[in-house]
Amino acid sequence: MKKMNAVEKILSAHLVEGDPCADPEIGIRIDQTLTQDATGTMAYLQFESMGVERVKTAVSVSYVDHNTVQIGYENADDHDFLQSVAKKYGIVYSKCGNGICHQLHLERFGKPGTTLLGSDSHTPTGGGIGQIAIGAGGIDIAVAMAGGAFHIPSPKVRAIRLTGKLRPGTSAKDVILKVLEKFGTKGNVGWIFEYTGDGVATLDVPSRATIANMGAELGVTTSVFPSDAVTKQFLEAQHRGGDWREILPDEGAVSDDEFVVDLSPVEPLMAAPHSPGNIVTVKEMAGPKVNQIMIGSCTNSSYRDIRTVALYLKGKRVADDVEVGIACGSRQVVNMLAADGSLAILHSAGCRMLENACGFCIGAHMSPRTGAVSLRTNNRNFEGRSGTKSAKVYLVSPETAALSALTGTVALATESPVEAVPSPADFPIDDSMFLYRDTAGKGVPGTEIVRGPNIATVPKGEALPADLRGTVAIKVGDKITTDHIMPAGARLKFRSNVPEYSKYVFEPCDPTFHDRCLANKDKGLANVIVAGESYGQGSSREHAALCPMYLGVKAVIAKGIERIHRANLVNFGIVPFTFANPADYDAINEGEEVEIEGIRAAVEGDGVLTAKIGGREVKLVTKLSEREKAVILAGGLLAMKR
Ligand code: MIC
Ligand code: SF4
Repeated sequence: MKKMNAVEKILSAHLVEGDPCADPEIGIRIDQTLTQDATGTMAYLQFESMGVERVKTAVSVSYVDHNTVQIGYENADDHDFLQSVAKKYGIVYSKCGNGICHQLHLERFGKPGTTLLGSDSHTPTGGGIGQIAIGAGGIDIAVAMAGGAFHIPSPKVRAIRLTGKLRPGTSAKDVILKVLEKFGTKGNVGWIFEYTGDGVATLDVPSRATIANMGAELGVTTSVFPSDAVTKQFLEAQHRGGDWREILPDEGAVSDDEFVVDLSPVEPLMAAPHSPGNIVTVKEMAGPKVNQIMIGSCTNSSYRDIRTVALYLKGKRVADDVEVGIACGSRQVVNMLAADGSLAILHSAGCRMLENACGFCIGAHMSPRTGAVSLRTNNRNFEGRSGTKSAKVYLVSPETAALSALTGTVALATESPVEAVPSPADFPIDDSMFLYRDTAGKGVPGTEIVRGPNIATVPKGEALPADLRGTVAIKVGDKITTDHIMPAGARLKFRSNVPEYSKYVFEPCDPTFHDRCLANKDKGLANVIVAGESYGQGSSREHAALCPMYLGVKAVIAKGIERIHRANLVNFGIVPFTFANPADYDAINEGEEVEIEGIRAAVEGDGVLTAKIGGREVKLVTKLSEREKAVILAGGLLAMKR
């Protein structure tokens, strides 16, 4: 029998299409789905349009955690819509206030050995308990809820072998920053990182989840830990011992690559502005004043994390010139902190206790002041994501954040002033904010869907024409994130209203993009986006493809495109081209004419063609599977399914 690693074990049990050794992509069966409200409204509108009576997954959960500010009617409209959809179609509904999707899913639903697909890029948090958990666009979740397969590039598996044990003052965040230091935020498309080695046993489940969560920043398909005795203890303490099963790599299993991280010498690290891949040591950065410390988000919001912060702050006060905000991951975490006195410690220390929601992480709360230095335990520090373009955001561990809150400067935890927080033997269970558990999978047919004015319809794409004539609507550089393409923060409330949200496409790069695109569209010209390396990093938000489609964008030509965004482009009928010769990028100017003769034939064929941009010949390539070809030719997945 072939010796298998944990990834192969889980994937082979879920394989429904393709051969991972021979085909470029494979289809897998999805056991569980999750959505959050900012991507969920679109996912469910698309699900509705598929005409399916109820979800066909083992469990599907709809979380409300992103749009919780409720200034104006839009967010509340979205919540009501989501609640009624959940009831009708057999989806569990996690009410606003219950917590952040990834932390909640880990606590209450995640199951080792299963597959989870979520309309959020940090869905791989579930890898912390041995799930193959993958982030995708909303329409892919809709298809999975309807019983369809999900497609990923046939993965290459990199074993990240952990040895040794972390020293006091360092934690999981430093480990994933170490991995990011090595592999960066681009060039990892198609890989799955599997954590192995003796060091794994020294990490509790929340620590593993932090590491798996930030695999999203590497751009990998997902990250997976084994399901071992530590996982068993965690699930038993969550009163879910029955969900545990052991998943370990076979002795002697081989992976495509291996990287060893010795945990013992790992020192406190931070990601400097404006990329999670800009890794520096806290030691070299220590000293300067900080203005803001934000703790929590789906990366570091477990009981272990916030209790650690409370122990650091016990009996002390945060520095006068620093504002400190803390967002816990779930009600369970808050209840435990209330019970053991941590909440009182944090309040007394002068921290602002925020809602259990995404809030600050997505620029929807506590934006820092102009030019601020903000230390944060979340996972992304893209320019402007905090809501303040001039702010300098550094990503750090809860330990570094807590010490720095006390000193008001970037502070180095050389040794921990506190004992490590042990993994709780028994978590308090209160599932009362998960609605419709009793009708999960069955639904309540006849439930009326609530549609306030913020719930618009989903626009449909058009079939790909034989030839394309258009304009370079924008030329952008390397590492353009989905936050550049489709900003969140103050604009997040328009997620369920595509015409309105489309007004903000590329707002941080060029606020005239929307008007110029519509003017071109009116003249019958296609809009084309030209980009550098690693286009579409970050979020799973399909709006970064859907809204451009609405504005008449028909093709993206880039040096490289990240996995989730590329899949979203295909799903909305936008052709994802790369340059055969990346140097051709340099000569292209915004506003130049683009002629792509025979685009349809090329998509049907080998995906190689020569376009004319500004009169120059430019060779383009789009490598598509047969499934993807059919989607693009039809004008997107929804156009195909109707
Ligand atoms: C993010 O962290 O950027 C988000 C907001 O959670 C996104 C999802 C979205 O844009 O709604 C993600 O990570 O996929
Ligand atoms: Fe929410 Fe931030 Fe996590 Fe995205 S990364 S799910 S915005 S907490």
